[in-house]
Amino acid sequence: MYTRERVNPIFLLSTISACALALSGCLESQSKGVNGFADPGTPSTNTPGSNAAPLISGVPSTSVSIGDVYSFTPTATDSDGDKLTFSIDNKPQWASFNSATGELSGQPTLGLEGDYTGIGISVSDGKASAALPRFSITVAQDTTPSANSAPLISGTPPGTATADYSYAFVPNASDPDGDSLSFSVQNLPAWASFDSATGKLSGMPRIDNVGMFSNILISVSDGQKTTSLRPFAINVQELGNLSTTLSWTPPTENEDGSALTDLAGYKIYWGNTPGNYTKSARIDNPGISSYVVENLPAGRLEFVATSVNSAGIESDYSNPMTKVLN
Ligand SMILES: [Ca+2]
Ligand SMILES: [Ca+2]
Repeated sequence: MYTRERVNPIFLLSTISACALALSGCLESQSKGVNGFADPGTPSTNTPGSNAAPLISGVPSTSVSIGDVYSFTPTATDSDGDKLTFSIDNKPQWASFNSATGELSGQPTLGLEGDYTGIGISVSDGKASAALPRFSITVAQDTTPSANSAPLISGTPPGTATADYSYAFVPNASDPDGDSLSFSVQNLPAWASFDSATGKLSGMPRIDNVGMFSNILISVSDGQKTTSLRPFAINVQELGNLSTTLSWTPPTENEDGSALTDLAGYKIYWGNTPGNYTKSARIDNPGISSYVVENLPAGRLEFVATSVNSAGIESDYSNPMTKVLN
């Protein structure tokens, strides 16, 4: 209050001088409230043949509890039928604003308790504007246990796995109250493991695991309420049904730089986890420079190759090559 009294005379002086310098703009600037918002209920003067200012009304709710949804949409009209756009001042950080409809909405999460003041919503027809009285929203702590919102979980687990290739699925989960979450699973396949902190189900089925693993149920709990994904199944197949062609330039030197005179063939290694090659194929023909790898699953695969000499000595891996099959 003390600071404001010291500042007031300076503000007044600058207003007077601005009016003196720009007389035509003086009336307009006086018809507006602070921060450029028009005073409520005083649309700008309408002379015959000129634009009529839009009208805005509505009474926003002034409180919301953590985890609950807040929504307010003002009513606005324009007697000329002009297209209207809305703007907001001092928008709460937890809310979003729709400039086409004027809707202010959001769901404050834990830690955002407090008073959000001076919220101004105005509407403009491009020439004139009108504003609601500024208002505040109090975000209250959520103290009633019955008001706890259940956690949310979503995601689409892949329905197929292939023997000797890794499988992984992580659900998306959140809690409107910001509660910490833990995950559980029912009917976990024998070849998979489950992370109760993240909900990740992962593993590598082997040929012995070929078959259908059904009714897998992943759930998330906030300690009070539990939400589950729809039960799903993973069909472990023996082989994939895709193929890809690899090609290369046959090597002419040994790793020490000497001439390679006894090349006997190649080996190709691959898998769907980078650096972890769970499958391989041997090519006993040094004259070949391309090869079709068959029975591959969909997804991202990494391949490397080696060359083999007549003594059975194998080179280091080539640089990896990544392919995405679908
Ligand atoms: Ca208008
Ligand atoms: Ca909750």
